[in-house]
Amino acid sequence: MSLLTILRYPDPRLHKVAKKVSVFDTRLKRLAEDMAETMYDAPGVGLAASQVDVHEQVIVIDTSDTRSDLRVFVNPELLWTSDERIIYDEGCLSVPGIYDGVERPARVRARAFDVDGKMFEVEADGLLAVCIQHEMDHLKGKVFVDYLSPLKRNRIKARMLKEERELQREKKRAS
Ligand code: K2U
Ligand code: ZN
Repeated sequence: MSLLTILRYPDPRLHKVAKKVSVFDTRLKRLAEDMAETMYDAPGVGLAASQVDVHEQVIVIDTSDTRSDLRVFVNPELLWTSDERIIYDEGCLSVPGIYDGVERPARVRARAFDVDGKMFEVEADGLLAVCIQHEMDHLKGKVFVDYLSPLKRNRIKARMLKEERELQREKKRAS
């Protein structure tokens, strides 16, 4: 298994729309394994393939306290969302250090395929519901900062670009 590089906002590749998976093969299984390893290492509770510059509809999620309940969603779709809404202080591995409130449906019913191509459905609330919606946004090329005000988003963009320049300077110094 390998650790994958997570794209950092405002990388334009984060806004690409992911394509449906059509072949359920060992390559897909390896991608899901590498995404899971990358998510656990970050650490995070979810990761979308878009974030590792693979523009296919694959998501990994583990919101368990024991970090032992990995869920892989291939070609996920939302079947139902509740009228009840929840505001959650979201973060994102592609926007490190930034957290802000995002309002979403509190409960969802999702349908997806596992890595073997077997369809399943899940009804979720709480962190799992938020995470499913957050990751599915990534597959549509949407990052959680897109829900914030233009002022906040521009400030976050400027901060991320400054940090990226500092990261590149550090890499140059170290090489
Ligand atoms: O997409 C990602 O970068 C993964 C997010 C998933 C997430 C976003 C918002 C709300 C819940 C989950 C990362 O896991 S962000 C880090 C984190 C960890 C635990 C709880 C919330 C956020
Ligand atoms: Zn994210």
